[in-house]
Amino acid sequence: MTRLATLVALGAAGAVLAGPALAQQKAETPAPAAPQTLESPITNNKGDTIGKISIRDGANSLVMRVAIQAGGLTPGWHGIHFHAVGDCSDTEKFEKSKAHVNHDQSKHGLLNAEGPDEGDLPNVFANADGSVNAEVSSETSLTGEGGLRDGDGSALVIHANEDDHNTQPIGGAGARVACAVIK
Ligand SMILES: [Cu+2]
Ligand SMILES: [Zn+2]
Repeated sequence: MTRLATLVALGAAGAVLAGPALAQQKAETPAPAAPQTLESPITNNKGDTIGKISIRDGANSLVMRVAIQAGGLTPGWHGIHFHAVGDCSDTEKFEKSKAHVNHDQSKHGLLNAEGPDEGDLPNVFANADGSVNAEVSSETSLTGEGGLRDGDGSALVIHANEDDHNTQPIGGAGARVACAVIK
């Protein structure tokens, strides 16, 4: 074999080796799916924006941050829930957001033996200045069957009082004081 022929043969062998090695590496580390983050403004009963929600959707649960500026809420605990319709346009009462997301007639309440419904979430705490920085999780998904981004969307509703996580239909959380559309 001439020297040139040897080099060509080595080159070919190298290419054959590199092919499967690259393919294997690709299979082991697929490009990560772009994390889906949904952001939406939170509106109060006057129609003013007081903060925002940011939701990241995972394979088995979602994680939501609730950020509200000073003066946004009354200090103390507030019940928050996913309501069934993504409509916060009736700012005085937010009744267009309807009841809690609930596809299987579960009882309301994270601590209820026959609950929770799919809209139930832990309470958030507003500081003395009315601001909130909270992160909560839910097994309700953002997309897919029964997800929050269904045909009519959903809403995050914040209530005047805390949710006791047990009594029907909303844990005694009282009036709807803020709302964010999830679509
Ligand atoms: Cu609610
Ligand atoms: Zn509920």
